[in-house]
Amino acid sequence: MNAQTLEQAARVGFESHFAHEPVGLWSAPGRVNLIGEHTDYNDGFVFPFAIDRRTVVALAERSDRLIRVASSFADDAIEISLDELFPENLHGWSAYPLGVAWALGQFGADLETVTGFEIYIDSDVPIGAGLSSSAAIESAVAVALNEVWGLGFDRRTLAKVGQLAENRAVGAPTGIMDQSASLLGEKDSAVFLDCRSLDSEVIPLGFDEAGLELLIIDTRVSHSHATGGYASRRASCEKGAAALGADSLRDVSVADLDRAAELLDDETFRRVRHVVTENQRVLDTVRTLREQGPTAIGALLDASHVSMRDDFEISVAELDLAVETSRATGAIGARMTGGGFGGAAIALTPTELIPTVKAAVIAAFAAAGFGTPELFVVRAAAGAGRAA
Ligand code: GAF
Repeated sequence: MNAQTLEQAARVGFESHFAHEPVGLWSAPGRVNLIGEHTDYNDGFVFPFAIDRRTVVALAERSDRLIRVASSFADDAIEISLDELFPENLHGWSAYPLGVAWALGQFGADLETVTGFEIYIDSDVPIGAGLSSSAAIESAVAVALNEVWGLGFDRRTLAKVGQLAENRAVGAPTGIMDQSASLLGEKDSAVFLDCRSLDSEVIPLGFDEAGLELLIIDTRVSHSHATGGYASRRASCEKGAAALGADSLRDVSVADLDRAAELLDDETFRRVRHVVTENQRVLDTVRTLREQGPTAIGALLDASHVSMRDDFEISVAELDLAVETSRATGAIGARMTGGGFGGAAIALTPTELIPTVKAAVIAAFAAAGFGTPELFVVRAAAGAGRAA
């Protein structure tokens, strides 16, 4: 959907739910991670970019303490008073926007004095594809409330607000990457983020000049980070860091891996090795991109996938097939992206080979008896902001 159509849909949705006009529209993008997976909560490095799929929030303030939220992806509108805005009262999809309102209070907004509001949310970020539809909602609501409540928080703080909402209101123990990409992204560039210091640098990708596109292969295998595997991987990383006497795996280097192999059980060692080598791959990707351009980063993407498949064990058969098939038919590098256990793979592909790769992946999925994947190209886009 183009930006104007989506904004118009959000405006119409708002007016049909609340019978008056919004005061403004704000939007935020989903993200794709080029490289640096499960490194964010280990104080490490990530290199994601904001994509040209967005979530739009239409908002108007109320004169009382009531909050009403509605959206295009649920029939129900939710009402809650600002006085009852606690994580334990928030459930389902509305925990994302309402969690942000609560989290702003945790960062110093005076929720005793602000007014309630009505919001309507519309989005063309695919849900469950590993493109962070959740961070898109959180970041759009964060920039909207930051403006209408006159809070003056900077984008780094808004990213932390979104993360806290996700951790406490949604219950997913995720890191800071997705909200940072959604808030700090810029057109045709990726965000190189140090998740310890939160220093970031926007780096041009140069895909157009190199004749490359980033193809998303959404396996449509659904995943959730509020349950199971994500939390257990995080726990293994913490266990590994503690056993090595480190505050976090950021403090463990590739040179320490021999000692780690002696001290740790095999599974914990492989989890640690993924994170430590992935941090190095992010640094290598940024350097290679700068020095040689994007045609030279393919091998690093491939190595990242192997590490997630074999050491971190977060890939699934559909993601492996997407990666193998795209590489065999023209992609110069491919890897699963996001938290894993489903979601999407990315394939960095010469523009003229996109139709070939798409057809090959669809055929391979059919031959394997897997559900039909969704394939589409994404471009690096601007981060969250006021839309109208
Ligand atoms: C999910 C999380 F939300 C991120 O914080 C990050 O950990 C990612 O999985 C894995 O790199 O998207």
